[in-house]
Amino acid sequence: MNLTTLRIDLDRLHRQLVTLGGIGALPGGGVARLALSDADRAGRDLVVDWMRKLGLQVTVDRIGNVLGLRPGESDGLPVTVGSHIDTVKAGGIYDGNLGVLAGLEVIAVLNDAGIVTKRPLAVGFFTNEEGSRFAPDMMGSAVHQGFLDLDQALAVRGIDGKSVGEELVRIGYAGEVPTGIFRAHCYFELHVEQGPVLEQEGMQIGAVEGVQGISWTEYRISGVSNHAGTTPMRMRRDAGYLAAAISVEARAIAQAMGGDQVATTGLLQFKPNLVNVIPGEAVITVDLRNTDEMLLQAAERRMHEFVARNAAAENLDVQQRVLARFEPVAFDPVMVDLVEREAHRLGYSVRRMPSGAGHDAQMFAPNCPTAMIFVPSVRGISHNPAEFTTQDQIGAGAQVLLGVVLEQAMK
Ligand code: HGY
Ligand code: MN
Ligand code: MN
Repeated sequence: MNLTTLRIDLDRLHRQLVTLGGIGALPGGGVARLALSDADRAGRDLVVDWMRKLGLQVTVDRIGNVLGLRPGESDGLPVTVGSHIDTVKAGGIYDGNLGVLAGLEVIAVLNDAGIVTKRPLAVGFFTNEEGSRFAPDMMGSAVHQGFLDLDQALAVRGIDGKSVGEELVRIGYAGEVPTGIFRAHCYFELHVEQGPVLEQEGMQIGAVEGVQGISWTEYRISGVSNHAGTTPMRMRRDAGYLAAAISVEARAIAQAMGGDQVATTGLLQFKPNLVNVIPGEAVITVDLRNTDEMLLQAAERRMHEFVARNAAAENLDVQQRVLARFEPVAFDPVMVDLVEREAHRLGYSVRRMPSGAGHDAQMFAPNCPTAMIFVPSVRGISHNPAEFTTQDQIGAGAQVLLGVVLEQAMK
């Protein structure tokens, strides 16, 4: 059979995306499926059921990563496709979910055609890619590929005080399979771009060359709660002021550095958070990213020096904690070429690009040839219920995925 004539079933794939998107669905659209929440459990159960119906051998490892295995004619390391099904608190139905379900669609096409690949295939989803509830992000895939200690990850307490280990047991996904030992022949991940580039340039496919560096820091600031009216300015130990100054400085650093530098203060909490009380405590996070490791370190230094200098001036105590730190990762040029070549062969417009977001693929890249396929995000929106990618764009990405998987699995 001429394998290049195989086509994904876009209706089937889109139906599954919408069905999975209904788990944890938000009233006005979008989805809330935080890692290890009840919604995450329900999503996991649904995808595991789909894996089993495709005849995959499903395994769950000790940090809840789920892999569906399809034997090939030979043994050996599987061609692996994956992503995640956990979402941010108010996210879209495509981030992560598309990559997992497109992987299952590849399996369904091969099943329908009665094709057994030479190499085994594996399709999976990894625990807590988002890192919104439990830091760091890409937690499950980092443990899976041996870059994060399992016990350290299980002990992490989330923004609600629960631990990863407790929550895995609670939702029934504390698996038995040891972690850190699985190796893939190669790894592919289809993902929405989550940025504006492909749409602005009218491109259908992104051949992703790598992932930029990520630095997440939490600053816990302690001062003295006091009366907003009676406390002279010279006597204040205002934790809220420094937190707000950090947010402004993060933006100033990104603007001063320019280039690829980005900065975000996504979480900000005051205590007691009342109109007439000077905040005695504040917590703020700073997310810094850059494609260049040296520049990312320079941005971190500027941020930490600003905090130390102003904490001293304001007579505040600051506890600083690293929530996540990943250096930039480059994908295998041979695999990036393969993605670009397959997109061209199929007649899609394609451009090479870095990823601004973190992905599970970056945890596979040091261990096996790895590449990602991007499809456009309408208006560049993501981590937002308005996240949207058209069916044609989904179809193009999934078709490229089918092609690159077959190219690797049939040789
Ligand atoms: O934060 C990220 O880049 C990813 O969405 N976890
Ligand atoms: Mn993602
Ligand atoms: Mn995400």
